[in-house]
This record gives sequence, structure tokens and C-alpha cells, in this order.
Amino acid sequence: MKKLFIVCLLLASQWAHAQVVVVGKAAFERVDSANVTFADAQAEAASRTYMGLGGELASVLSAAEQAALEGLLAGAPSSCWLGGSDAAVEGEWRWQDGTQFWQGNQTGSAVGGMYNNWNAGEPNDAGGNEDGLAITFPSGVWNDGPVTATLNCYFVRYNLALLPVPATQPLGLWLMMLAMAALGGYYLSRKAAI
Ligand SMILES: [Ca+2]
Ligand SMILES: [Ca+2]
Repeated sequence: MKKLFIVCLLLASQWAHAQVVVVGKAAFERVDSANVTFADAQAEAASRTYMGLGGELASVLSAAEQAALEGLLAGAPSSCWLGGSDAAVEGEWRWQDGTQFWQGNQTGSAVGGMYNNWNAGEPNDAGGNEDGLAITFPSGVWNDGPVTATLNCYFVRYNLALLPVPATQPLGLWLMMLAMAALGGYYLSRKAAI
């Protein structure tokens, strides 16, 4: 019954988040929220949950994840915040978990083969004041903008690897396991009766 409950919870959770896409062990959600600064988006993303998992302002770690975000970007109210920042040390672009993915400005380079999708000429730290990462609507390329800029959406990342049950487990497999458990119970009860 507990497993069935978890399956129902997963399904209900997916219905409740219409704008969620799963890529491997990550789930991405676009959240539309009026006039949010980078810090606002960071706080809102950290307060969201999906399947019981806490969220964080999204990192983008592969071309597949970028493609998923571009799909979710369709119809967005503006460019949206992502979870990258070089506010701590200029030119050290880091995701929310502290992982550095880029070093330098537009002439810089990826760190440790990390994925990036900067627009041509970015990150340019215009005015010496651009420390927040945004995905540009509608193209999907990345830009550094002032963290005080107000956008109307942001992306959240949830780490599905932390789920107690694999999110990709097909429903059919669970039903088969339940059926086998029921058959086993029936067999044992018959055996006990004999
Ligand atoms: Ca900067
Ligand atoms: Ca810029």
C-alpha cells in the first residue's frame, strides 16, 4: 500500500506541475513571478518543492538540459533567471552548489568541461555590474545581467537522484510488483489453509 501511495503521490505531483520537464535525474520547472530580482528568484526557487524535493535556482549541465529549458521557455513573460552568478568573485561563474562552470568574461573559458550557452559577446559584465545569469527569451542563449534587474520568471532545478523511488520507474513495473505480491500472499494463505 505504501508503494501504491508513493506512485499516486508522484502522479499527483506531476499533474500539479504542468511546466516540469525531466532530463535524466533532474527535473526543471519554469516559474512565472512578476518583477523578481536575482535574489528574489533564488529565495523563491529554494522554497519550492516537487515530489517532496527542495528546489534551487537552476543550473544547466548539458545540451540536453539546455534543450529542455528552451522548450519550457516557450511563451515565457520575459528572459528568466538561472542559478549562475559571479557576484562573489568577478569572472568566477558558479552554480548554486558552488561548482564553477566559467572563468572570465566573454573571452573566458569553461571550467572542467562544464556546459555553457553564452550569447556571442557574453558575459560582458556591462558597467562592471552584471553578476546574475539569465536565459534570454526567446532564443535561450545566456546573458549576464544586473542582479537588481527585475525579470518575470525563473527556472528551478530538482535533484531526482535524491528520491527514495526512481522517478523514471514505469507504472507498469509497480503494478506487476503489486500483482506478484498479491499472488504470493494468496499462495501462502492457500498453503496455510491446507
Ligand atoms: Ca560579473
Ligand atoms: Ca551581459
